[in-house]
Amino acid sequence: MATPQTIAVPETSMTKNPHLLKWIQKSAELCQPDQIVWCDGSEEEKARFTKQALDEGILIELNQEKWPGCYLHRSNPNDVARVEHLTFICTPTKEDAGPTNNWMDPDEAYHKVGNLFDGSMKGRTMYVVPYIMGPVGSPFSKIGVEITDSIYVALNMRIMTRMGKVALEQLGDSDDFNRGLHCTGDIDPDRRYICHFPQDNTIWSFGSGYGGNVLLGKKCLALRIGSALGRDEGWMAEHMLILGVTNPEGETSYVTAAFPSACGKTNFAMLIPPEQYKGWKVETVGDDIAWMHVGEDGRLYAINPEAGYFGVVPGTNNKSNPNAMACISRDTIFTNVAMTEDGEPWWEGKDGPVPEKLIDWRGRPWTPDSGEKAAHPNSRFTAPMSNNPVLSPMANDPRGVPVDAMIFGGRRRNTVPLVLQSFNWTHGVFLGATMGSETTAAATGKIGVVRRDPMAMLPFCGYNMGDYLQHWLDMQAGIKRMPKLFMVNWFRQDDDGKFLWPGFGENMRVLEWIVNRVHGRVPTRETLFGWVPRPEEGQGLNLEGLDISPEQLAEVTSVKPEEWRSELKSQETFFEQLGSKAPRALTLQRSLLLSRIEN
Ligand code: OXD
Ligand code: MN
Repeated sequence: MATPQTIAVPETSMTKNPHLLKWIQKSAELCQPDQIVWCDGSEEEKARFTKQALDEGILIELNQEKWPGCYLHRSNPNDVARVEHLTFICTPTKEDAGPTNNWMDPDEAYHKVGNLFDGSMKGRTMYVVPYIMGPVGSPFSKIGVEITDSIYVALNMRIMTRMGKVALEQLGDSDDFNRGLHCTGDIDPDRRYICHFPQDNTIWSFGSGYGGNVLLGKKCLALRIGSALGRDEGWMAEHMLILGVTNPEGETSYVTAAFPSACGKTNFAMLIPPEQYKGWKVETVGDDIAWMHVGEDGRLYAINPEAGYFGVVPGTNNKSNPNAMACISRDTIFTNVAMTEDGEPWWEGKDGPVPEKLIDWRGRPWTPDSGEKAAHPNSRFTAPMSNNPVLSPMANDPRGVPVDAMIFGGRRRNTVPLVLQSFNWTHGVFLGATMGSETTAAATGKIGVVRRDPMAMLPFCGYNMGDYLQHWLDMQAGIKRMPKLFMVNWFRQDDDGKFLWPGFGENMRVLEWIVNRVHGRVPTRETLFGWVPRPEEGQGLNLEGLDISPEQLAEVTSVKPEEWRSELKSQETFFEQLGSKAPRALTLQRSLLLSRIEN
């Protein structure tokens, strides 16, 4: 590396934290920016950054009359999704990272990626972005500081986290903060690395500008580093939405749900109950991540570490998710959507007719005959959660919400019924651990193949997957009132490939069944693999006003031993992959279930 040139870190009245100042100094000497800017999170700063991003062409102003405070960003076409093959867990041993993660020796990673960071911000500005993951003042929140050369990152972090002065105040003089270093570099996929160092509470991200790789509070801190912290400190960092569902009697139950990327998680978190559900309310605590701790009363409590939503845009419309439409109607950064001649954002699946002419996500003229999507399938919105008309009043509560039920959901054409309740915690952990889903566009790679995605954490678990599953099992000992565990599948199809369940708002019926099961209020049918709703009218699932035939309902709630036999058989590879770390309680579950079909 070149001899570091001393760089003066500008004074700030916001902090004198010696650990932070020292690390900023060190990072500046490595990256050699022209200037360093502390982010304070103020409105004035937002206006200034926005103007600068517009002047530099990093943001494009959308129609301010119709979309106030909304802007468009176009990323490099080679940089439009998370890059799992370039994401590394850099633990002292390969076994600590486990067989489902890419591993790099920490010294090697610091050296290799350090060489890329060396002088990488010459001629650029280094933004120092302090942020809180979790409600202000919560004992469960964590502080991170992201150093970045991207004003787009600074503007997004302001939406996604509690950012600026407030974070430095909460940090005080403590050394306990996540150190995140990001440089956009030259967006060359051959010089792109997303490295996590759990033992140092550090993240290094180089060569990308895409949210999932560079908004370091989200997948990197809240999940990968968070899961490792959770193991060490006795809590759980999960890829789960959190919602509150209130019945007409005013009883609120809290549910968390894990879905792999792009499986309708945001829609479920903001669900609008159908007409028949007068007096019911679903409110969002979080749409993507849950941090869960055992409270003093022995219940499990969840906080949403984020303050905004980074959601998939295509398919969002006033039918699929009117609340998301309200969220993104103002103060939103759109990434990689198309634009109309009138400066409105546009995407496949938006309400209304397809425009005759558009500028596509790459900035090229587009017509319906272009033969390509106008918006990128993984185009995103970054919107503040305060825009959400159904934001739970508990979303900012430092104590979090008590969890009554947890759901695991995948995208499966067959095998998995609409909803299935586990027999107990271990069985539920087994169902979550062996969850499979057909892949989507949220990550690069092949689309539509089933991959095992334990707890929807495959790309996000920051340590050995076997140890992670054992941690799930171990949590039981400390919880006095166990949340009930469920599996759902909105995507089951008939033999002709037609979806059997209408999904969207109608998923309320499943949610009601889940809540009723939690409170022991509805009968059920026991199958070899768990409890499912009885398909007969009046036997638990509310079918009033639902356009579904008895045959369809029977099919969508069916559990077919022959399908489960292949499912259980195909899980063998997964457990083999975990080797000696595969928790015995889970491999025994599998053998037990298999033996019940085979005998
Ligand atoms: C996300 C994802 O962006 O899971 O939330 O990929
Ligand atoms: Mn996610």
